[in-house]
Amino acid sequence: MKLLKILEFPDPRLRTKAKPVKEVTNVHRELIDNMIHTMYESKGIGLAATQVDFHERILVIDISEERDDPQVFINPEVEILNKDEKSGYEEGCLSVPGFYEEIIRPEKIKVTYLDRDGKKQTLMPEGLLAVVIQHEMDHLEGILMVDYISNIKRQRIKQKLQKSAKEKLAS
Ligand code: GNR
Ligand code: NI
Repeated sequence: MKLLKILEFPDPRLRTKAKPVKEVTNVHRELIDNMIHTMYESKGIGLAATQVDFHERILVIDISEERDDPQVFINPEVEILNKDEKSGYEEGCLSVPGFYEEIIRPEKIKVTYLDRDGKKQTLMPEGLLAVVIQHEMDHLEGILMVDYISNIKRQRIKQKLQKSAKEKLAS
């Protein structure tokens, strides 16, 4: 298994819109295994292919306490069931390390996707799973958590991350 490099804001590659997976192949399944491994190593609860610089529509998520229940979503489509029912959650992102912001999103969604065998599945997630699916779907569109906060806050986060990236290069 390979540990993949996670792109960090403001890397422009995070703004790429991912293309649908045409057919689920062994190449995809190998990437998925490496994404799950990378998610666990990074202590994340989700990871989108965009974050590892692969621009097809693939997500991996594990919200279990035991970290033994990886879920794979290929070509996910989200339907908002009630656009008036929203709730806030303190979100973090492996591509925006060290920053946490409350993001308000719809609570009730329905997700249709392909599993790792290419089989069509439907899910009506609740709570954290619904939050993470929407967070990961945003990555596939090139949208980041920081796009929901004020410009001034986003600029400040950008400066701090650029500074620490520079220090990391120099060290
Ligand atoms: O690890 C993660 N935690 C998290 C917490 C609240 C809402 C969303 C997330 S996803 C994040 C991993 C990540 O960056 N996925 O894109
Ligand atoms: Ni993220």
